[in-house]
Amino acid sequence: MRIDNSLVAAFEAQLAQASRILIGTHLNPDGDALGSALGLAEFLEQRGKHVEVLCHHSAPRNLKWLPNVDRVQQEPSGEGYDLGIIVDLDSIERLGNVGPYFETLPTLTVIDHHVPHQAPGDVRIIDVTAAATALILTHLVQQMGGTLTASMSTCFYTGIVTDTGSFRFRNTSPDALSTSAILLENGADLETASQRIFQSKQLSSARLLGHALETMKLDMDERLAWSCLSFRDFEWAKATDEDTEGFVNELLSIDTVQVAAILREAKPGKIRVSIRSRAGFDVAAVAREFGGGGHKNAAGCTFETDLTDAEVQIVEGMRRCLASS
Ligand SMILES: [Mn+2]
Repeated sequence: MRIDNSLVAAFEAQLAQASRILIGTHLNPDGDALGSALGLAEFLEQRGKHVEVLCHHSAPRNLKWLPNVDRVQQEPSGEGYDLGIIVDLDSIERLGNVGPYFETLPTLTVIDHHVPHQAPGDVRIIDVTAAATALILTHLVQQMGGTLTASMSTCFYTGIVTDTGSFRFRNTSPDALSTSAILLENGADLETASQRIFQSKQLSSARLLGHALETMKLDMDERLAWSCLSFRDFEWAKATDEDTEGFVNELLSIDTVQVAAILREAKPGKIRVSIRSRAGFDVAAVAREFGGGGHKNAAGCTFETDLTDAEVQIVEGMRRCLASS
């Protein structure tokens, strides 16, 4: 992949005019959001710029090890910024509380790989075929003659490994692999990234997952699987809703299962449901029936009722989904 030379030139021209820069990324930041923002910040500092990184939320537990993660702020430290750069962001609303700081800046650059819902940005470096924003940024740094330091390489590698699901998802392109190789050559810390992102489950989470698997229910020739976690289960495991991240994929990883759901009553009276499916089954349609939404193979909805009632409704919806596809 090569970024269009005219886009690189336009970005260079913006940088030439700027000395104080704000970088922003989306709320609930993932590895690509923070890796992209932090790696870019270091590159711009090589160019002698004053740079601050803004995000609505601070880094989640599994990304707190990222180089220079402490520089992520919830508001700017001063005034008089002349350029904003937002990364890995498909809509300006997802900046959350830091959005207003970008609206008043004289110029804005967007660097992203989502299908864009909105069109802000005086310079837009967008490639919807790129596996990660960090992949675009690695090419940008190379084309602009920057130095890929070890910390930048770790940040960008984290973005790529996160967004490709450890190089398992369909977006894992030859470019994602060859660029990752370059980042490793430049000192990316693969081992820490692997350990901290994919192998640092909390004990409370492991306990609750064990319970979810043990009490799992199956139907329709074991093609449908679901599990309910009550408020009492959360108390027993000393777990929070955040600890259930990825549980539903464990159910879907069973070879017969085509549609799976986890129902969580992390707080009494509020049931959050995550639904996942294999290729042919549209679970977003199921979620929409109950006021939720999402993608075809990954969706969710919320019930304000008791757990049993929510279970009856969602299982009925999933049965219909399986039967009609
Ligand atoms: Mn991304």
